[in-house]
Amino acid sequence: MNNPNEGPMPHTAFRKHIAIVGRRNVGKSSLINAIAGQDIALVSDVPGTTTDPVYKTLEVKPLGPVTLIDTPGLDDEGLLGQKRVERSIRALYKADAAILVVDGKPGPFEDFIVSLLRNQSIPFVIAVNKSDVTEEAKMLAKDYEPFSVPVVEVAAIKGKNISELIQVLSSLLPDEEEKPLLAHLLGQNKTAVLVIPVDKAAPKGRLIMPQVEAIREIIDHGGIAVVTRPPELKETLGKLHYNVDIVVTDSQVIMDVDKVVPPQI
Ligand SMILES: Nc1nc2c(ncn2[C@@H]2O[C@H](COP(=O)(O)OP(=O)(O)OP(=O)(O)O)[C@@H](O)[C@H]2O)c(=O)[nH]1
Ligand SMILES: [Mg+2]
Repeated sequence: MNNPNEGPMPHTAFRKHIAIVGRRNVGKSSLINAIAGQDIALVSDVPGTTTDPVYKTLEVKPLGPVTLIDTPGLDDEGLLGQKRVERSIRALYKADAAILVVDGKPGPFEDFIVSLLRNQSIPFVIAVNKSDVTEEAKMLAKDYEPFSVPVVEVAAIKGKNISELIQVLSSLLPDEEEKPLLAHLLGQNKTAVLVIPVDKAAPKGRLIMPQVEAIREIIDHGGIAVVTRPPELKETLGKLHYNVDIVVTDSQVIMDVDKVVPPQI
């Protein structure tokens, strides 16, 4: 799938993931094929055709290399259906953005999917599909306005408005430039020690978001994140034989930490 003119695909962690979600039979797989410009997902008029999330990595201009995730309908029923729904929800954890595909009026399932996306802060666009046959596609688009996200009328099988949809997606995807915080400070050891004060101010049983994001960023860049509290910092550095590129901590303990960290780090 690599295009020799564009270099190798970035590592999976750096590729943008776009999940296509919605009820069964709304045209999610058809839309994947329309975006990809090729038949990569199975389409049929039988609801429940897609039974497992399908990941497909490809170049979509102007987005660049992306992984499209086709998902089973989130309104699937029965015991097996429930398992499929769970897999679709899990696939959402990987998504940087999503397309909610609809072909009818909003109902409880759309509310459910929107709340899933909102809870995970996943930006999304609503694609009102089958606008080639649905006379009231324009009316439907109005019905989705209260969700306060972009709405695009498309017809996956006709390729209608697909480039508009991709344009909207590109405006939703997080700007990678803003992301790296620590990664560029990782040197040849690719090792960072995070010193986290665990005191009364720390949330019970949890790390706070910036701490979690710092760990995630380090491991996404193939680095090693070592996490410790200020009292154990000296011992930690001793055990690592000072093969550490950076020590990161909170402003409240920076002075204590500075006393322990050797000058070469
Ligand atoms: N008229 C029309 N039919 C469409 C369009 N897009 C998809 N369909 C039809 O809708 C049916 C379902 O399409 P799929 O792409 O399999 O839908 P899906 O959402 O992936 O369905 P599941 O995998 O079962 O959840 C098929 O018969 C498609 O041909 C469209 O733009 N216009
Ligand atoms: Mg499908």
